[in-house]
Formats: sequence, structure tokens, C-alpha cells
Amino acid sequence: MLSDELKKQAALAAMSEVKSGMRIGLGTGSTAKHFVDFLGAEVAKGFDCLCVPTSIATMKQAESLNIPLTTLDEIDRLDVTVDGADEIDAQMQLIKGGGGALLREKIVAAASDKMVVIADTSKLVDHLGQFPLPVEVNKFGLGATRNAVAEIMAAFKAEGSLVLRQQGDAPFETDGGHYIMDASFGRISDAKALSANLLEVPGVVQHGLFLGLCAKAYLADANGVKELG
Ligand code: ABF
Repeated sequence: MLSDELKKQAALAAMSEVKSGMRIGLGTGSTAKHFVDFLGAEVAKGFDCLCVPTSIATMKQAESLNIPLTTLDEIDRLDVTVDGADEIDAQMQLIKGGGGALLREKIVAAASDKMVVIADTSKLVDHLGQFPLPVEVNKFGLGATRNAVAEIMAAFKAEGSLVLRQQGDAPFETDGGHYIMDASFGRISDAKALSANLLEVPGVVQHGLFLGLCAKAYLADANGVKELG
């Protein structure tokens, strides 16, 4: 089965998580896009919800489907957020941010009573770290931030390099106006300690380790959708 069809199956399965009247966080990426499409189809039939998108791209998609949107300034909590992931392990720890929306994704997930991940099973890993960890950084003091993150990578025995993400000829810019450095670890042995170390660097805005946030995952492969959590 094509990877996109698997993503669609996972997104469809996660529709079981939403009930009329809920406040819902809308993720970003190709899998979350399917979920927003399914939700839009329900809204067209009268499903009642109020949603917070995690990126400008998702906001535009939701608007095109007439999904009612709000912000975390208007409401302070969400019932559920459904989002994709780049890696998920058996403890439901995640790497996110391959799509560049990690900051808003983490703010929205943390404001949700439940975070649900949707993905194909290729995202399920024994150990986090094969996918480069996105680290969102302030543009100011880029060199100093790069050095500090590189030192942390060395302390955590990273196997790969630290790369400033590019888009065309320029650095990739997030919706919040920051840059992203992709840190290749190979294998992350202590995600909690790594998270704490990265957040101590003043120029680090946020990173893509989502720890203790994901409560449930729908993971699709050719045999169907399996649930974690
Ligand atoms: C977002 O989209 C991310 O945090 C992650 O980077 C990505 C997953 O991408 P896809 O669903 O396109 O595989 O959820």
C-alpha cells in the first residue's frame, strides 16, 4: 500500500477521538493534512468544533474547508490535538519538526488534554535519533547558539552533524520567524537530559523532542491500524 494511503488510514482512525462540541488542535504535515480533510468533511455535515491550527499552512487548509478556528488567546485549553510525527518510540516519546512547525505544535499539544499521533508504522522506532532532531533557534547570535548546541551534541555522543536548514538559497524560516538547526544524533540515549540541556541554551527557542505529551498513537501499515497507548 502506498505510504500516503497508510497516512490516510491513520488519520481516519483518529477521527474516533473527536466528538461534536470539542476544541481540537490541528497538526501539520502530510498525515495531519488528511485528518483536517476528514474533519472538514464532517464540518460540512454539521459537526460542531472549534480548532487551533499549528501552522499557517494548516490554518489555510482549515479555512478553505470552513473549519471554525480560534486561538490560544481566546481559549486556554483544547480537548484533543491530532498531529503527525517524524519518529515515535514505544514510550510514546516523539521527534517532531521535520516540517518546521515544532514550536506551535508543542504549544498546542501542551495546551491539550490529550495529544494523539497519527503516522504510518515507518515512524515507529526502537530508539529516537535516526531522524535529525530539529532545534528551533533565534536568528540573533546564531554562531554562539550553533557552538553551544554542537557542544551538547558532543556530550551526548552524537554520530552526525549539525546543519542549518535551508530553503532554496536562504535559511528556512519558521512561522515564528526563527531558524532551524537539524542535529543528527544517530541514537538518543537520554531524551529527557538532552531536552533539558538544549533548553538551557539561550538562543534555543524550542526543540523537536516531545516527551510525556503523546497519549495515544494510531499507526498504519498494510495490515491495518494499530493503537499505542
Ligand atoms: C508534523 O509533520 C511534524 O512535526 C513532523 O515533522 C511532520 C510529520 O510529517 P508527515 O506527516 O508529513 O510524515 O507533524
